[in-house]
Amino acid sequence: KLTRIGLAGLAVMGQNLALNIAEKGFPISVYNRTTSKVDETIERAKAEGNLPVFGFHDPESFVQSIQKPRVIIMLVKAGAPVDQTIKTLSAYMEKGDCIIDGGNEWYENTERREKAMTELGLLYLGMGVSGGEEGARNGPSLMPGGSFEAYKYIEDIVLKVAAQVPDSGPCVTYIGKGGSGNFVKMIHNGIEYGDMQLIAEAYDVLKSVGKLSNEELKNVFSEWNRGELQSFLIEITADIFGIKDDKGDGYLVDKVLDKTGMKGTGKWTVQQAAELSVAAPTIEASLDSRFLSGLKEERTEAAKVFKSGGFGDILDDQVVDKERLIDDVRQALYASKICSYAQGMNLIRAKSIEKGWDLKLGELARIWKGGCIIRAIFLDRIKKAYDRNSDLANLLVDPEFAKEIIDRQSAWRRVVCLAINSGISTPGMSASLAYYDTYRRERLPANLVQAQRDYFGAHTLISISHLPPWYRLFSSPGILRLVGLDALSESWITTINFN
Ligand code: NBP
Repeated sequence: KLTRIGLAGLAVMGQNLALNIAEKGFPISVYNRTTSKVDETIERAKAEGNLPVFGFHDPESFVQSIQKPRVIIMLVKAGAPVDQTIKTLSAYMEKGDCIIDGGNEWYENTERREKAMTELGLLYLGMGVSGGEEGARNGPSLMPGGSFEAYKYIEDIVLKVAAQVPDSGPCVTYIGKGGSGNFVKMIHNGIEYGDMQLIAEAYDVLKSVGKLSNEELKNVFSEWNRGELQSFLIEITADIFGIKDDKGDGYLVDKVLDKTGMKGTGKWTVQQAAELSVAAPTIEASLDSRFLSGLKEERTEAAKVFKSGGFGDILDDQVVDKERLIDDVRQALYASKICSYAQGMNLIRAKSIEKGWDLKLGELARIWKGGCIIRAIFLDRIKKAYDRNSDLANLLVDPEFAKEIIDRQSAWRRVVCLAINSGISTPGMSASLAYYDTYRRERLPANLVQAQRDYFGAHTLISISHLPPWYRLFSSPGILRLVGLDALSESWITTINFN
């Protein structure tokens, strides 16, 4: 008897997703380059309730065990392993069959492969899978993009396999064409970097300035998880503060080396922000913080240099009211988070316009509500903001978010000032605040930067879309400088771009 679907690549993600699919009632064939993982998966399938998982040690019998049109999900390491796996499997596949890459792949690789597959008559999807091991096993957030026909063929499966959220449904939707599924997953990871950094800064201010103990931190984060900050990351953070070290001599969190690893999707997000000319300072600050955290040895040396210069780690002369500080930090964290999501959403929208993907931002917020690492009650508000206005220029100007930010900005400013005065860096919160303070101002000092550019530059082209038509007559290179200088004195002309 043939199976409904196949899955190749049985490391952490593949093994768990295969068991999840089988548990939802879809018989599944599995394959892995190293065959011991196939046997391991079959053992697990037996142990977890005789799930309908069928293992194969060679790619040909694996492919042939699946009903036509065949659909195979790959969960192998991104990059060359994906190309190699496609080569191995496609040799036995037929026209109309479909391959789905469930890895964290660079979206352009997916577009290249989709094109190549189309030439062979095969369909292709790039499907972001979020939620780690636990999500894969019990219900991830799924972001499939590429062939719509292929999506329709697996829709019944993904609707059941994805995380189910009461009121908002399964955490999956057809994202859009091409590499949009991978792109959206990548930005999701960038947003995740922002969330984790902001939480770490809240912890730093409370611990280093407020002198909260791990026990107090656990209580504060547990309390926060009952309000507007309710989310998976706040919940696990509360748990982390309660975990004692194995040896029983303190807390685990204090023993963990302050050096953050990364796999690359955050860096891609920041590179894309630059490519798209979209400001994403909070996400960038999170990435920079990971880079700086990696310089542990250098930081240890630098700490000695600055201590000997009369500075301690922390300037200890701050008098703080603990209760007020806790409440201020909660508000600062929430307001900073709004800015971080605004940046992520704007990145997605900019790419969607560039590629003609027609992505639905509110729908993305909906499918992130369950299964994935950034799942949070807050995503409901984002969905509602885009439901109110799908063309919203920036989440910050949605009336509800605008009000929330205004209500919190005093607390937010107090926290950032306190951190700066204490010598504690809060790069994410500070970047968010600067983003807000820049975005909300009608007039910026950019006029001076532009004047400087005009002064020293041989700028020969002027974009005059906002100028009266007669100005256009003067847009020959010789007269441009005059127009530029004239423009400097005209405060209503703010969009002059020299190349
Ligand atoms: P890994 O990213 O660690 O990849 C291991 C798998 O890739 C194994 O099945 C391995 O086969 C296979 N593989 C490699 Br490596 N080179 C291969 C090749 N040349 N040909 C065929 N197979 C090859 O697995 P993972 O952590 O389960 O992640 C899978 C994907 O999901 C990745 O893209 C990852 O970024 C993404 N993802 C992971 C997580 C997570 O929490 N881990 C979360 C979300 C997304 P072998 O057994 O024969 O070596």
